[in-house]
Amino acid sequence: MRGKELRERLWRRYREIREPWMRWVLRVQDEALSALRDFLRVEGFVEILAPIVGPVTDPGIRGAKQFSIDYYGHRFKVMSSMILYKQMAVSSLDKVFALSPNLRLEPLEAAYTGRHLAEFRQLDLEVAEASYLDLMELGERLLIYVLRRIRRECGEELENLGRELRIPSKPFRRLTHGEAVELLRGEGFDLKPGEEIPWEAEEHISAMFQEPLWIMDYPITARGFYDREDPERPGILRDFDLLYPEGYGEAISGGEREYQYERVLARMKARGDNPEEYGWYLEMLREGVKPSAGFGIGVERLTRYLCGLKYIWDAVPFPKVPGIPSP
Ligand code: ASN
Repeated sequence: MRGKELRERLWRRYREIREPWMRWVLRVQDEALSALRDFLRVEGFVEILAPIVGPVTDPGIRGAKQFSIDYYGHRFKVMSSMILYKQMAVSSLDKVFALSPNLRLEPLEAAYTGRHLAEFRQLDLEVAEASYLDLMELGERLLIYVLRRIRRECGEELENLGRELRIPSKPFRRLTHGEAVELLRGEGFDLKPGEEIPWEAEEHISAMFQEPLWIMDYPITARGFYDREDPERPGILRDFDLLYPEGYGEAISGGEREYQYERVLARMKARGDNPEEYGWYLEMLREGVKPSAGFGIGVERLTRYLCGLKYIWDAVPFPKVPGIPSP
């Protein structure tokens, strides 16, 4: 579905939202949100409120642009992710999460990947003194918990949607970024070692597996300044993405954080970010924050996967598709 037809549908959402399939999807989404919260509370996490605007936001958003607004005469940003704020909160509460609304001006082509929205929510979490391997283990348990809960509580909805959900077993398969690039090259993709894995390739590798797949250890050139460079392996980040199987693509993205002032400054400069814009953040690091690791899991993408939907705009009640103005 493209252009005019999609626009028509988005403007007539008030009709669609009353259809049975949309009710099934929203019911699954509601259960998934409860499951995420229940799981994290038992794990000792504290839910915090996410910021929506601020003087800076996450610059590491894979080719998307940030939204700027006029905030009492200051140029503010709408959160593309609350990553910088998670580092602030985790020094107080040790394990935090937030259901965070994010806006990203994705390129126009992103409208038709089936998995990009310009406005989405991620459940963003952060853990003090944790390693990225700890967080991968947590991510596996979290996803399995949600899948089990949806199978148990939403059997009727899944059946109506024609969706059969497999429960994966732990540990999930792990590939380094280098291994994933090699594998994709063998599949005919022209990928370079230091680059982010493009959307089509991500979809392809996700479709090669029947269970979720980790891609870890991204090259420093592919990610934002906040993913921690491995002190033992210069140029390699201690970070990860989790891909859903069956071609659904990215589920989770996260890693360990750079938390030392000098390191972050060097990383900003290397990436071409202007340190002057990050005043409060750099001051905070200079005064000291706890080392931490964390990740975000996109709520609409999770819903899409749980329900087996072709398009992400059917996994959210009021979708904002890149480049297509709609209510
Ligand atoms: N939520 C991600 C993380 O925790 C950041 C992002 O969305 N870019 O690393």
